[in-house]
Amino acid sequence: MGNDNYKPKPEHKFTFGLWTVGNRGRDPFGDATRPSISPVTIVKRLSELGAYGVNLHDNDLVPIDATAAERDRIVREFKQALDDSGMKVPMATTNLFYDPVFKDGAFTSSDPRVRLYALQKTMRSMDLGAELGARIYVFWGGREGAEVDAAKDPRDALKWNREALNFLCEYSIDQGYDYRFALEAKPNEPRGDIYLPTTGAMLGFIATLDHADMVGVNPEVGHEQMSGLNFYHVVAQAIEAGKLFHIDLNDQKGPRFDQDLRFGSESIKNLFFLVRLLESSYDGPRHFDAHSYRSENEEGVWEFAAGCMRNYLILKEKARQFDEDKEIQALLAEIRNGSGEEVEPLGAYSREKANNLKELSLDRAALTSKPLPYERLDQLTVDILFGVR
Ligand code: GLT
Ligand code: MN
Ligand code: MN
Repeated sequence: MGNDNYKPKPEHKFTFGLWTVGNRGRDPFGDATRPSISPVTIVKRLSELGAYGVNLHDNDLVPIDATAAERDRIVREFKQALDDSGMKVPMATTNLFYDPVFKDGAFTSSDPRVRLYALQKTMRSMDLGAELGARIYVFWGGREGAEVDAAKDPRDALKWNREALNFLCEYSIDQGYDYRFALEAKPNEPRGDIYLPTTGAMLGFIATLDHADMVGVNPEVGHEQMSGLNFYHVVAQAIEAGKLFHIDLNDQKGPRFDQDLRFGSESIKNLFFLVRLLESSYDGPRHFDAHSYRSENEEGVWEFAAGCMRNYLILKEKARQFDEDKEIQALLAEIRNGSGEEVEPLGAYSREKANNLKELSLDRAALTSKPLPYERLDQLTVDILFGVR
């Protein structure tokens, strides 16, 4: 515990959703196991632990049936808590899944008036987020899905979803909010199937939007793992596309229901590569979308929050060790060196280049015989992660 490198500080940009540490342990089979914690207390305790900020849905802070006066009082007190602690709200989002009105979706509900209600609720929530200083706006379409494919054509759902996002991009521009939208995928749960089930599907959809430049992704570790995908690869593609606008960090035991476990508690090697990638190529908030085990009380919740940040910083330290390890760097150089002969970068197509390439002498057997010391490299990585190197 004594290593100062593992001490979270605001400069690390660690954030938590109000709904994460505020999670009361409810699941589909059982009721809450711990009392609720007020947003003001959450802000105070997280700041003491070294976090940078909190993120919220509209109704994490303001109850859905609050009067205008109640809303103003709640927001005033919350802003005071933020000011007192120096905590930020970098991201906001809308709860478009809890209220029964969204039983068949929000932006993709078959009922056009529910779709209008979802837009109205989102605009109001964007107003709230902007008031709190948020510049990232997340869309997680938890109810945007189906069980009965006879009921809805997925192409209609996509069109309605696109229409809504186009409208909301214009709203953000019109109000001068300067939001960047981040779309979050999940394959299923609570719906049998959720539309746009992976971050890759989101990236394809984003390209069809009117303001594609304003819209990126918010991948979540567990959501991609539910589909059996390699989260490191998912995030790498988003970064390479210039679309990693936000990230939801947590952990998961394989492709099952969404577990939202403490970051770094399960998928250690995959998350090591993730942290190494984020540290070199992403400067946005490191947001934990996870919650404590249902068996914990409030003290356990703060243990959980501290553990998420600590594990990130441990993996960051391991990444530094990996990058500074001479043997590892020598192996990487050897692996990338190919046959050792100088090769020109491929570059743009030309007919001459194509003709030359067709004539180039490439010895298949010699290429095959080149050793690739991946066993050694991977074992050195594991040695680092196990702390024996
Ligand atoms: C909900 C969901 C998360 C989303 C949140 C944003 S809410 O808890 O499970 O993955 O990121 O709407
Ligand atoms: Mn999430
Ligand atoms: Mn989740």
